[in-house]
Amino acid sequence: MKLIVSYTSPYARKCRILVEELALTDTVEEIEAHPFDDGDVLLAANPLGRVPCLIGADGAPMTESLFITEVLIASADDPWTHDWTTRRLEALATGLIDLAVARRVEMVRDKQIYSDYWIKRREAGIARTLDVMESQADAFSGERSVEGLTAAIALDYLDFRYSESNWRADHPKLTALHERWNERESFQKTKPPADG
Ligand SMILES: N[C@@H](CCC(=O)N[C@@H](CS)C(=O)NCC(=O)O)C(=O)O
Repeated sequence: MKLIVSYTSPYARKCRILVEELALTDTVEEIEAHPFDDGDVLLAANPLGRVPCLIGADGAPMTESLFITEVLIASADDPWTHDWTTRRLEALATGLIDLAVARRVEMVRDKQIYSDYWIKRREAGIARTLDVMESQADAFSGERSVEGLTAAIALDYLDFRYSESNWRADHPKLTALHERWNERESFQKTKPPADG
């Protein structure tokens, strides 16, 4: 299989970490493609023009990190749990990534079309979601946990693109969760480039 990624995408990062953690590095080849370059390889596989995109062994392209996660887990000899509870929490943490990415997209718009309303709305959603995740942090704490991994990537993405959120201040359990994942080699190897 081939996994098309960019090195700044938190969605792609989740899939890259799973490839490593699920011991799929011999099965999945990583290909870098920056989505905004609209390169032939990405667009031939994914008309949405987004990363990540997984191309299966039969050549079938698959989009959406949540779906690719399922495929990667199903391909592993020693899969992680991916039951309804896991997916519910994974979806919430993915929503946090969505809000942080949407805020970032708004922040880099031309000043003439920049919307303070949308930025504030994203920031309010991020704040609320962090509080809910803090209150449920124990449920995210498993070591081989897609929901924990997704939460840790969301938090790391806040450090990368929204460091002024100062999310650690009121979220000690999420801080501890992030620290645990941050110690892993797979997490360190996939840090977004500082100039990305
Ligand atoms: N829901 C998608 C989101 C993927 C996504 O938005 N990726 C971004 C990079 S972080 C992208 O490729 N953006 C290019 C674009 O929107 O044109 C997923 O979970 O895979």
